[in-house]
Amino acid sequence: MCKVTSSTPLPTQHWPDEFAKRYRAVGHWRNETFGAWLRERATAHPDRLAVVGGQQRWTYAELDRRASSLAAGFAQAGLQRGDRVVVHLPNIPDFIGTVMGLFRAGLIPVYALPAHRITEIEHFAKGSGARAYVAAATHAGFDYRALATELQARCPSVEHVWISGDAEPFTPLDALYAIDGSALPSSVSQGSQVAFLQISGGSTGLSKLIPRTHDDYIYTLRESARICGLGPDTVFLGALPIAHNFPMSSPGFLGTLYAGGRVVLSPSPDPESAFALIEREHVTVTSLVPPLLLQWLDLAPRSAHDLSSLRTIQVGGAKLSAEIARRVRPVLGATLQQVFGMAEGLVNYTRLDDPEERIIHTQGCPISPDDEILILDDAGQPVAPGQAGHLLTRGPYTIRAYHDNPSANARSFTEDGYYRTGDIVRMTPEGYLEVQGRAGDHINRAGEKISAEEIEDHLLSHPQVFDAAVVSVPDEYLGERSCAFIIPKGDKPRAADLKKWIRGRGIADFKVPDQIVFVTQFAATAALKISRKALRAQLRAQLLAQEASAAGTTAANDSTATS
Ligand code: OOB
Repeated sequence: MCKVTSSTPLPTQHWPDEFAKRYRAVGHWRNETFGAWLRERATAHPDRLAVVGGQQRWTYAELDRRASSLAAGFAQAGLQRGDRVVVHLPNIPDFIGTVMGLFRAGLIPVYALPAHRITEIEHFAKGSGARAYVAAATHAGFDYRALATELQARCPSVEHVWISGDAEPFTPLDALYAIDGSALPSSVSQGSQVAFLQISGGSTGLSKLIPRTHDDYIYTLRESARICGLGPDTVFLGALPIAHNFPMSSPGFLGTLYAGGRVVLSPSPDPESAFALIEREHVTVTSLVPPLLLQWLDLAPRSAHDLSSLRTIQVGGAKLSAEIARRVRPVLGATLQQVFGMAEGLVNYTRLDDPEERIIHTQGCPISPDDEILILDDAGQPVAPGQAGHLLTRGPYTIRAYHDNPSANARSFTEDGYYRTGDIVRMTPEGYLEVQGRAGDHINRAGEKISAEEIEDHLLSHPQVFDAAVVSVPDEYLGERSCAFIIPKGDKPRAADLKKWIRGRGIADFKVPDQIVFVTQFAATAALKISRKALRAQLRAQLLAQEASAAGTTAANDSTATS
């Protein structure tokens, strides 16, 4: 059952005074707000196209009007400034209309990915104390109205549901667009207030909520747009789910609108849908994860579509191999830009005019001269220049705390406010970062982050599972895939049944283990001293050795079945 709203604190984000003062003094933070800048753009160029998706083509004036209508509608329904609203929409114009409407009303969107299911949505609703849920009727074969019904049953604090499309039995979002919101102010917020809650990649346990302020996020939009050369002639294609921080703000759809460009939304990231839109809308820039780039590189030479408008292909979310990076310019005729970022803040870009080898081999350098970077060894001491170590960071757009989560805050932040990213990096003499991997136990499956612990917890609640350890395995296509080692209890379940069961727990499909290996014991746990982390490392090493030997017969740890 959900906590009631009143017991869930209003999200805040604070930097110590001396930092905040400096970030303001140097002009990083300008007390701009989302509601206000949208109105400024709509006043400056009302008739310019802002958003294209499906059959819809909205000008800046239209987007601004729709934002005001929704803001008025949300307020009429009884939502109050600071209330949280879970936004669970795919790449459709209503996504942008909704978040701009929420910003205008001073409401706080909580961004869920279309792949999330009831378990994750309930967690976001509970953790944020959400009072409303906005979703599409259906998308990619899934009915979000059924999820909404379940959510309200589990979480009575979610009083309101608005649905884009065929809304029965809920209220259609379209009904709110009919409301006259023209009397509303363009913004009711201050720059230092939290604008929204983003979700973490979830390196341990369930995703954490990330409060980002207008000041800090708009700073990244302004600088990202500049670094990536965006302007009024930019046509950005949202191919990845735009609820994710990368296509949202690096520079993403928000950076594009901030710069006065046009956003084109693709309902699916597959190259067939995207290529048709690139040709029709003369797309100039888009953001991809490495496996998607591979698909694009594969199809482009055989495609009849004209892709010559593309100037920049951004790739991030997971490590891009140099061999693939090298193919971008010859095959797609565009400049590659590597993007290494995190929803908690820090974003690095290779610059468009960097030497080709630097673009191919590094993941870029930070946005801000005030991004502070530490690279530490296991003992917490700075590594020698050029050596790999743990990346810690603080700066004008990296959070100092998660929302309402003291234990995660104690783990993830140092006393002097550095965020422990969990990434292992090295720095080149030019100050660019090369990502070597992760220190923690999460699986980066094609840019989707999966917490080993979260999936183990699901597996452990199965009646025929005695113990479970989930590890990442290198995968040629996905970058990493997930493998669950299971010690069965009583009769061994079938791997396929176990996968079906875990899917039935109402979690995103990408979290279902790709591979299941049954074992009779975890040799190392016999000592009873080994940490889960060491166990996972050991099982992973065994699996890799086993795969390398390619014999597949003498499995370490008497593996009896894999799938
Ligand atoms: C982006 O954000 P998240 O929060 O989903 O994931 C962050 C983590 C990083 O800590 C790192 O482990 C990994 O994703 N990552 C990369 C990477 N970009 C992100 N690992 C290697 N190479 C890269 N280029 O994924 C995100 C947020 C904003 C912009 C771009 C990506």
